[in-house]
Amino acid sequence: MSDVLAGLHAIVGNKGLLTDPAEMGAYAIDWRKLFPGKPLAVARPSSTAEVSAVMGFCHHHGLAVVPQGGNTGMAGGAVPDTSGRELVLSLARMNRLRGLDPVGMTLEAESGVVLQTAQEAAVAVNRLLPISLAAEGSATIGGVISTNAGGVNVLRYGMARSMVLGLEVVLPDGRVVDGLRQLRKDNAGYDWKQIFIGTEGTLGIVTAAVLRLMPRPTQRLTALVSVPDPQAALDFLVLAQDALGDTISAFELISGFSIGLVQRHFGLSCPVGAGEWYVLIEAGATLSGLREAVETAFEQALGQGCVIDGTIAESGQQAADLWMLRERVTESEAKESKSVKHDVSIPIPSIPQFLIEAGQALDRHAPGTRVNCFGHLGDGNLHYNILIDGHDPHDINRIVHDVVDRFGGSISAEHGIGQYRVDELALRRSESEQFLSRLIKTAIDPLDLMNPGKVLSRRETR
Ligand code: 2HG
Ligand code: ZN
Repeated sequence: MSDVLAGLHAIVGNKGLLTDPAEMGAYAIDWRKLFPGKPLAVARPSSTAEVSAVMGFCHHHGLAVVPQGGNTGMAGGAVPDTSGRELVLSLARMNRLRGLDPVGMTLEAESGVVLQTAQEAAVAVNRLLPISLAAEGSATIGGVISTNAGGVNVLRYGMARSMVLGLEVVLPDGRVVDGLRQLRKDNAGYDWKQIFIGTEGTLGIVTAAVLRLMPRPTQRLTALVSVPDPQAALDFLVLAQDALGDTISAFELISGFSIGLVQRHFGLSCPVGAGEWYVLIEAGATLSGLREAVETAFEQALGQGCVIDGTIAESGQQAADLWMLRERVTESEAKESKSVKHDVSIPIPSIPQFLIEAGQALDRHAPGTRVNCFGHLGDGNLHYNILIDGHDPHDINRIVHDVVDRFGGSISAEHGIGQYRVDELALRRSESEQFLSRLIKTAIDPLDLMNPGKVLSRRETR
């Protein structure tokens, strides 16, 4: 064993260090198998003190560190490069729920707690942790915070950032910063925790968090409707918001193509008449009358022609079945073909026109590609994924992102930059925004040891 590995071993012990390539396999590559890496080793510390000691050691020896949570990301942000010199630091063993307060409505968890475990803990005291995404059975709290994850409830509750009240982080030199306050209001000085949320482990390691909980709605209604086109889906969004207000927690657009993929690969059936587009809507409330309000809105939408057909789930099982049609799209896409993902944000009223122009651009420059489009319409976030078969993925990114730029959109609404979008980000953010980002990076991680090459290119930070 080299001196470096022996030093790490002395900190985390046998259970905390993997060096055998077979054991490191799952940590070396993302789940889509697009970004293979070769770790120096995988450290699995079990406490903040151990994370701190590992980071101090790496800082001293100039070792780069790649933090990893559930490894469910889409942008290759949590895997090492192929040099064999980067240490993967997995937070999986830091999985204690440290506290749950139904009165103050907070939950304190270590980074390795699985999101679903945290959701279930909240439900057990009749509270809601509203961060919800397809990968919630594997994604961890630390990863969700470090990537500022979105998901299906952003419309009502905001992104992961809006749930974070306090953080504990370990800086690149091993220093621990304890900001685990349970406070809803705290304007005392810089709100420094924000710079560790959504920066994908490039500035430090989130080891624990205090999250805000919400009241848990007692009634929940889920409906699937078909709509003639994206403009009709938007008309339905406006109608539903007028009628149901902020009870709407999800408003998901799903193309007929996406539903077809799910039917083909998972054998699921769709209870709503075939449409070009579908909307899955969910609303929740504690006061009575929600069902009547949803039914009225639905009738109105049918009358106006923005909805063609639809069904309202009559039971929890039916609601879960409807959600399956949405949540299985990613896996179906992976089974169907190699794809190039775009996770774009577009100003909401421009979405129908964006879809027209992106389609035209692809027809012109990459004819024959198939579009798998679905996403969080209520947030202006589309997953505009292209099944490529033979086309150059970089060309496709450029074609789609150029259209995104024309509409004043963003090339990553919720999946982040990782290593996948570093070059595209550099092309599309202004000089002054890039200057400011580099300033922050250099101030906190002057040696570029934290997840190098993610979000910002290595060159820019050295
Ligand atoms: C979702 O909304 C996820 O289901 C995954 O963000 C999106 O597969 C994708 O592109
Ligand atoms: Zn999404």
